[in-house]
Amino acid sequence: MEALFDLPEEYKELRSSVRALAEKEIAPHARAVDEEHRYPKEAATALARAGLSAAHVPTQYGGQGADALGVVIIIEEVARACGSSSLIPAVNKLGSLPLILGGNEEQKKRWLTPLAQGAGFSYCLSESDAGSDASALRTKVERKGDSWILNGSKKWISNAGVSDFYTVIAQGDASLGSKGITAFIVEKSDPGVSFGSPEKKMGFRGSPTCEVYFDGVVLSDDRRISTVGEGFTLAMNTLDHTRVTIAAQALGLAQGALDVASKYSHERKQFGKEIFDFQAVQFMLADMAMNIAAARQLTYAAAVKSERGEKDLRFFSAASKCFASDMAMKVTQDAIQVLGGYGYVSDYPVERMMRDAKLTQIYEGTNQIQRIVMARNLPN
Ligand code: COS
Repeated sequence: MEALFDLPEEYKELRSSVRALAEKEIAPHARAVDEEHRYPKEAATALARAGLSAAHVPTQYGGQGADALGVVIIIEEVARACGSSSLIPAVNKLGSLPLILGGNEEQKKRWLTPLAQGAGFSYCLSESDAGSDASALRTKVERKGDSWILNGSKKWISNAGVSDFYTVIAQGDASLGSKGITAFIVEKSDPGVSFGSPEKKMGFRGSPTCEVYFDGVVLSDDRRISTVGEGFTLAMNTLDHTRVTIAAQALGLAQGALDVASKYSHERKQFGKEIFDFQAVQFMLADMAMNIAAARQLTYAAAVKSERGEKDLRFFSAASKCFASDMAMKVTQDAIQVLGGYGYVSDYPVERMMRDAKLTQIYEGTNQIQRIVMARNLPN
């Protein structure tokens, strides 16, 4: 019987080519990247060479023009091998989507072209006192003649210091609240930009997360990518699309953990037989596979809604991110349980996958925020 929601051939081919690349060029370094807290340069090189580090960039700027479902499949397959490496395509999409949604042609040409060639693009919204309450941000931008002056700092910025370009969401008039906020592109080399030391994280240790400081950074008006006062809407609209990529990442981590646990259950013998022969283990593996399949359907549906710009995207992107990340947390924990003592040590990748999965419940909006977004946008 044909699967009802079978993927078109081009996506199946994309999956198998990314899986082959991830298994050959990314997975062998995943453990070292985690243990040494180092940027996955092998993955960065391999992904850039294959046009996968920012495959979402439209073809007219030299990108692959991958649609939202294609990007989801790329991120899922890279995350199955290495969570930190999957942040390369995910962060590049997050950082550059405000430009794609809000920028003019000249701006797109200027920053998307190098992105397609391997440059990095980060997204700067969160601050030390503005996480879930994103519109409380205090990084300040002031108009001065034809230019803008940026002062303040951003916190928990993925791939900070590595990325060449940064979308920065800044407040121009605090009395207007979210209506005073505007979005800009800042370059790493701009005078007045500096970075804090990488955070010491539980997971995703290969991806640097740093504070970014702006000290009197002078930006010409061609760095502004939103209408003045519409930066918050642009930032939120961006997240509606990119939360689906976090769902994809969670999906990949969970699939990677299930694959390890399933294989192990046939290799490990106790009481004279494979542990797979015990129903207790079968039930765990079956539940893991069932929940992954459900998360995959929701994530792919959300990706298609993102691509088509459907009006229930806001609900579905929050739902996919929330469901897939909660699922990944449970699945990776259960994978450790199947492996027992071996699962708890770093000889196998499942403990790393569990540490990585935890962040997917937190970033791009905590799962509590996702539930707020869902409740405010219940389908009717
Ligand atoms: N798309 C477009 N516009 C949006 C939007 C979206 N998804 N969500 C909100 N807006 C607009 C609203 O329409 C409103 O504009 P109007 O006043 O013209 O109606 C404005 O933005 C303010 O919206 P709201 O009052 O709903 O904002 P809140 O302060 O209540 O915050 C939440 C809304 C909590 C949903 C938002 O702050 C959020 O998503 N927080 C989490 C941020 C996050 O994900 N951080 C992770 C860091 S990025 S890695």
